[in-house]
Amino acid sequence: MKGTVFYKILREHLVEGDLKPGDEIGIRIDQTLTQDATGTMAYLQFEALGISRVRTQLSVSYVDHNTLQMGFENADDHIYLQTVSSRYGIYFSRPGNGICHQVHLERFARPGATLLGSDSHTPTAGGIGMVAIGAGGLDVAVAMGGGPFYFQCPQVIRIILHGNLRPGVSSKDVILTILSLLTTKGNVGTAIEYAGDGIKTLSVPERATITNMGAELGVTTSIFPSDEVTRKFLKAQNREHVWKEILPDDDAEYARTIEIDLSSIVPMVALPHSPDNVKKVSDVKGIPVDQVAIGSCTNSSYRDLMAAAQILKGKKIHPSVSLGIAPGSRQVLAMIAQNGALADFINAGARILETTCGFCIGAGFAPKSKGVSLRTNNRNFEGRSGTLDAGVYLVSPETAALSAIEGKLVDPLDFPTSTFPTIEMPEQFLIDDSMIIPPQFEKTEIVRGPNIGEPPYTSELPDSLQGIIGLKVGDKITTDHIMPAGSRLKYRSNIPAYAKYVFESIDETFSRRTLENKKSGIFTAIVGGESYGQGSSREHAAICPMYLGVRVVIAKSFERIHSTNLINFGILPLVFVNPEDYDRINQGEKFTIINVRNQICQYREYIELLINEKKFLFYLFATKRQREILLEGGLLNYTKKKFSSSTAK
Ligand code: MIC
Ligand code: SF4
Repeated sequence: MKGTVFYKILREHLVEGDLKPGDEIGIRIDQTLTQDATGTMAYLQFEALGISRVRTQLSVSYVDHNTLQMGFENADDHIYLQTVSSRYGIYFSRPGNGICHQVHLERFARPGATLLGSDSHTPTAGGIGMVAIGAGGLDVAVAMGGGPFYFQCPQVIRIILHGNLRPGVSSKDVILTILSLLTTKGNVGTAIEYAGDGIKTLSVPERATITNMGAELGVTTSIFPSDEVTRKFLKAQNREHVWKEILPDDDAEYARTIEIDLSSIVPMVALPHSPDNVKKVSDVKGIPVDQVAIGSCTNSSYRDLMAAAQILKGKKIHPSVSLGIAPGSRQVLAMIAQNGALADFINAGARILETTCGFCIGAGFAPKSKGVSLRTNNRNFEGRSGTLDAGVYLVSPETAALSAIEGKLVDPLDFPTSTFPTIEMPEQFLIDDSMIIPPQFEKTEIVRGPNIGEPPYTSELPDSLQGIIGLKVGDKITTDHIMPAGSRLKYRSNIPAYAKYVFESIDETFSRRTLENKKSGIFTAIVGGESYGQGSSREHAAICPMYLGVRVVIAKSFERIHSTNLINFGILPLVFVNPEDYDRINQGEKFTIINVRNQICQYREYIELLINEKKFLFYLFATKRQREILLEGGLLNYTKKKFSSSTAK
């Protein structure tokens, strides 16, 4: 993988291990970002580490998920985040300033640097040529404390883009095409690097749409080189001084190369309920649409909103459609307000939503029952929109805007090319950072309202584990299934309250049963299929089960961030040696792991479990460091010990 943009940046940040695909490496993190839904827990954990201020070059705390403020909880979170940021040296992006990934790209992202964010779409910043990785909040807390970030060194796949996109086709169609090729499964341990003459035709925000949805592929991250296009974008953001050129070497080595001709790409759509359920729009057009939503960290840039506004200008939306527009940042909103595009939206009949995640995470704008919602965001998991039986279709801003007018899913290629005037990137963006508050350090008193709980702890791993299989689920269980967002998001800072909703949409009795068992000293194991824990970085999908007494999750395969989160909270992620054993294990059966501590430290090839008195074998894919974390009962215990022994020296 020598000579790739990705490895060049990794090499400069490597603090532990060798750059060999598959090996665990530790890298220095230059920048961190958190958003409010994962941030409160990350900062509570950071506080528990007992460090006086962040040790990164830059850390930013954003508020973009929980802004509905139906009750005191969200506002309690905001003031806690604002004061804790100020106290520990973190910039605070106020509610209303925009979605973390969009604002970070505009104001902070830097080619050649590393960024760790407590959100799975952190790789959005790969569009500017930085190594940007999503992780659980606790990993981000450790990075803020100056600790390295450990992960499996990925192999690099190169995607060469040739030519130009046709009018009416945009970068969302590119990444949906890639999703149809690579799917959401089997891409763990991979990074994608984009190359080719075609990338010169894509602006930084268009590149960021592509790297953003790399998260749906399940790759570690995606990256574009830093070139003239990057320089122009940074110049227009008054940040040209942070630009540096980062190109791959001519003889750079890649694990595999895929070539895509941009001019052959057509409008695409991901049908319910998975981002890789991709079809050509032309194959499914005509579906009547109830709702259209344009925004989210995937498609809410100035370019995307201008593309939609030009289509809607002088038109009216169809009477059966409700159209919501959520600009990605205050910069975007201010610019479209100034140039009249906002008025075009309003005149067309759009509802102007806040500059937040909003509809993307089911925080408002839920569709009607059995409704069809066309959205420009990145995930369409069942129930995520807030309506369990609604169908969410993922499309480009162009397809969304045209369909809002027509009242049905339409194909932009059926319209004259004059429908899609070229959108020039501004020479100068409107810069106003007054909603980003710099830190004040010790002057600030941290405000903790009643919604702010305690960071949760677990005990060390006992010598033997005994309990029951509390739940058996199928393939592709997402973190939205494990820990619902939407109306439950407001409990993120309060683990006992949030834990009541674990697996709510699958089995309402799970939380109560599991907690009762814990009180009687019975641990719980969960059994799952392929890609368990797909989707977000939300560590609550590990913390809340841990709080209820879950100590083991068995699955056919795990997604990267979730399996790390499980280990970080002392839960064993075990993979079937024989996947057919899945059918031989039933909910309600008893399990025992004898000498579990020994089995973990001795690196036995398999971990042995007795289930209903029968022996089953599992892999534990965990490095030496991760095994120590498991023995300590989680990363917080482990890191506290490490930090206190290093300060004692
Ligand atoms: C998401 O898109 O699912 C989220 C909400 O942004 C999550 C983070 C969270 O659950 O707070 C993510 O992508 O990591
Ligand atoms: Fe927010 Fe949606 Fe992006 Fe997650 S995917 S950060 S919820 S806009």
